[in-house]
Amino acid sequence: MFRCSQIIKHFNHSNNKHAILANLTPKNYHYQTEIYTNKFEAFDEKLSEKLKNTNQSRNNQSNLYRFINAYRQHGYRIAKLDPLNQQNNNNKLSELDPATYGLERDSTTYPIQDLIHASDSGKLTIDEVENYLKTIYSDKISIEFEFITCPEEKLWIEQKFEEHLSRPIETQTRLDILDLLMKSQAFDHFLAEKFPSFKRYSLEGGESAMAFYHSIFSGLAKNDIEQLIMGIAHRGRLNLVTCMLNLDPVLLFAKIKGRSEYSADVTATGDISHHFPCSTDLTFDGKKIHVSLLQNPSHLEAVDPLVLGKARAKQMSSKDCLYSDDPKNISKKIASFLIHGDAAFAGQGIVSETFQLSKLPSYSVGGTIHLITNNQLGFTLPSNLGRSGHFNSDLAKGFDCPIIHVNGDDPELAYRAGQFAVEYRNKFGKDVLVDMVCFRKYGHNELDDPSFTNPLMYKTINSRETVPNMYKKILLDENLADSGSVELEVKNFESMLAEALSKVEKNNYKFEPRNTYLNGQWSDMRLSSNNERSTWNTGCSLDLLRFVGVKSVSLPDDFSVHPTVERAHVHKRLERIRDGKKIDWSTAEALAIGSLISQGYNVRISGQDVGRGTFSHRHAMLVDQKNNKTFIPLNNLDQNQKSFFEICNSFLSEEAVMGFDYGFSLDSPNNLVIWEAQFGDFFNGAQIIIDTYISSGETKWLYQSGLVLLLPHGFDGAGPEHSSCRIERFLQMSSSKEDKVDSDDINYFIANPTTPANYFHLLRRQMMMPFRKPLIVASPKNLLRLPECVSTLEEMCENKSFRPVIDDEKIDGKDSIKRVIFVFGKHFYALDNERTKRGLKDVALIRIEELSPFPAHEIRNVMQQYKNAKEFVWSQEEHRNMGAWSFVSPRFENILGIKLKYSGREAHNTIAGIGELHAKEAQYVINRPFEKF
Ligand SMILES: Cc1ncc(C[n+]2csc(CCOP(=O)(O)OP(=O)(O)O)c2C)c(N)n1
Ligand SMILES: [Mg+2]
Repeated sequence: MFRCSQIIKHFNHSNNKHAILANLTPKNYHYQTEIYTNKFEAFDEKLSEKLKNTNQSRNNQSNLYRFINAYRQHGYRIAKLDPLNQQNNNNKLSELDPATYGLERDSTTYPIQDLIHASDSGKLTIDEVENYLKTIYSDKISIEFEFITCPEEKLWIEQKFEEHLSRPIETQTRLDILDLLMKSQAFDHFLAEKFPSFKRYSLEGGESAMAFYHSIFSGLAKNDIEQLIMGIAHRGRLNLVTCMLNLDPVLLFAKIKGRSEYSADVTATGDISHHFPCSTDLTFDGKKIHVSLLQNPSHLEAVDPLVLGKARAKQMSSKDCLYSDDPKNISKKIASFLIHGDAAFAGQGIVSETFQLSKLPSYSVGGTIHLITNNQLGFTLPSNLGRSGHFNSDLAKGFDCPIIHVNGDDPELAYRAGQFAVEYRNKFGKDVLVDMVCFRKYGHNELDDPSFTNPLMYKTINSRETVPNMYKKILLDENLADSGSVELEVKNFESMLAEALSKVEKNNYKFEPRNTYLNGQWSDMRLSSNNERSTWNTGCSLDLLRFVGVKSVSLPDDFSVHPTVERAHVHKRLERIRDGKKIDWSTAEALAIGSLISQGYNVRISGQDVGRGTFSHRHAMLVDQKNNKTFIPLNNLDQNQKSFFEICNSFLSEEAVMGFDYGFSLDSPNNLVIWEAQFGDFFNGAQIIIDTYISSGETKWLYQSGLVLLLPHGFDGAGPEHSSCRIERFLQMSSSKEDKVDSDDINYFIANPTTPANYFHLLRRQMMMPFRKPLIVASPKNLLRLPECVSTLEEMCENKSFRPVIDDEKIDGKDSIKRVIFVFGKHFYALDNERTKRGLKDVALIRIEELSPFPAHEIRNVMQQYKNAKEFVWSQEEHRNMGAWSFVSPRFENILGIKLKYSGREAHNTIAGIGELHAKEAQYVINRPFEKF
């Protein structure tokens, strides 16, 4: 094996001017099995001890225990959860009949110590035991947890749940809950009166959610959680942000009246008010918590994985949770919270994908709290027709996640459910779900008439009292509140809203939107310019390249590397680095990533099998053949390394994983986040994330993301679904102009680099620019090992940049060129070969390496040299209605005055799966551009 010292001078890190940005310990990345221990261990000795005693009591009273356990298992099925009383609950489940367990309803008393967790642990009759169990498990609140596998955890749950219900709620908390409920109601009434045609997706009927939020925010704050990242869809979102998260109602009212949420100098086109991001500091008992509500699109539940991704990025920067030095530290500082609709929870696949992320090493955030605001309808669909299980929450059962059901008519129970959820999440670092059954006072929005479709339900709803008024009555009856002060609070709140509205309505009022973007860790970034196209020096010193290159394949002495990997990967790379030439794709990638890490940026790559690489080319994470342990060479650049390469072999999901990684990328401009598709075709499983966030996020919310999508692309006979990353779809969604020269102000970059060096610069550019843009890369498959597809180290050195256009490097006299062929991607190599075979001297091949923004200047500069060229051909291997043709054709014509001729497959709807047909087409697209038009 080559040794580093034979090849390079040691690169001196202390000379590196770039700040060290993150502060992680390398051990987090070395051995996944060693670090990511996010499982409940019976480390709570008290619990294990308690379980022993409990088992003893259970054995002594086994029939009684079976009866008690039946309530814990089935009690929720007869609980009084529906405020509208529509359920056909069979109150006589045989499982809950004491006779089933051979128990008589007589005056015999039983010792109940350890069996139930009542404060009075004396002896009870069966009727008394039953009453107790009914109150806990079958009244207006219940819990499902019997599917949980860890006995200590189950014991903890039953104990805490039973204790929680007997714990009194402080008077001040009850008054706070009342205040929130009354405000929420007043807010809805205010909007209804002032903006009668505005769809507000009111919380009316589900106001107890406010009590739940209060318990989550205050409970987390009191448990020293510093930040909460959360997501919610439309229902009650405005109530939450205005009544609890300090959103200035002036912004909301100005927005409803059609004003922009941004200042005039910004080109963003904004979003509807129900999608605004919002963040604020809240304080409870002197403890502060920063709450960030993420921006969401209309696509229900799409925000879910983003919340987790952003929370994880924050955990990384604050060494929290799985990034902590203490493996038993289950998220002490950063928490996540998702609020779902009942129909969306049951229906949207991304919910299940998000749950699936919850315990995976590279995606876990140490437990998310979930709430379903279960108003028993999805638009017009009754919830029992929107699911195949018994409850809308059933999905969570498969994830070992306790489910608390609560009747939304009781805000205090909602509050208690929240308290329990916080305690559970803090104890076990696992997801927990609360299903709050409530109702929806109006139609899906307030302009809908719900009685068209659900007349009986709405008869009940229209004849009942509101939840805030019911709760007010309880506190008034208990003399805890007096109606005068409740009225006054509501009046004050309404006056505050009225004042905000009158400001917006004044003729001379100049609405000054808040600057909500590029703050905090983004403050060194700027918006991209709309009148320039910038080029960045993305090269590195030769010393750094060699250092990183060698380190990228340096393994511990006792590491047993697979012989093929050693020969084809390690030795080959060392040779390439030594010679400074024939740098292949994976080496260029390692150099880009390693150099960024050495400059203080963290890099995260996520996707299916990314450690090895789908095509066995990356080997960024190697496995010791003796013991299965993994090793990531780029996390061992230096003993004092502070930034790292997080390699995340994802589960088989595109949508949630891409959403997670996009969320991760939103947190800091100093993390390069890469999502790689197994094959480019599979990105469409994540189409919602691409449409609603990646391609449009900055334009809607001015939130930048430097997320990179690597989408292996290329027609190589692999069939209809392993050939194309459908670059045409990305191009269609690009904001590039058809009749103007593009600037940096583009929604995302789209590139198809053909040289390792260009790929190197492209990746590095993501971090070197003073703004962030998503980057879509049609990445290679067969170029990974194509002998001609290599670069020199020289091409990656300082003062070199990404080349959006690569001029023909093989021709001598440009004057002799008659035909210029433009090509995008790996098809270039096939054409180059063919031209050589044909011995043509009058044809130039020009590579367009990036299409969005369209490199008009660069093409013009190149074309000025081909004075005698008469024919201009666009050659692609894709079908005419695919690939880049319909994107490039008008731009060449309108901006450059070049009328292109088309060469490529004819329009079609799919890609050939028959080998012979593919071969014929492949031959055709190689020959055609050299023939007569
Ligand atoms: C992916 C998606 N499909 C359809 C819609 C249209 N839509 C908006 S709200 C809604 C019903 C949602 O019901 P639920 O999740 O129970 O929330 P609720 O409105 O009842 O609070 C539908 C179908 C949407 N916004 N997103
Ligand atoms: Mg609903």
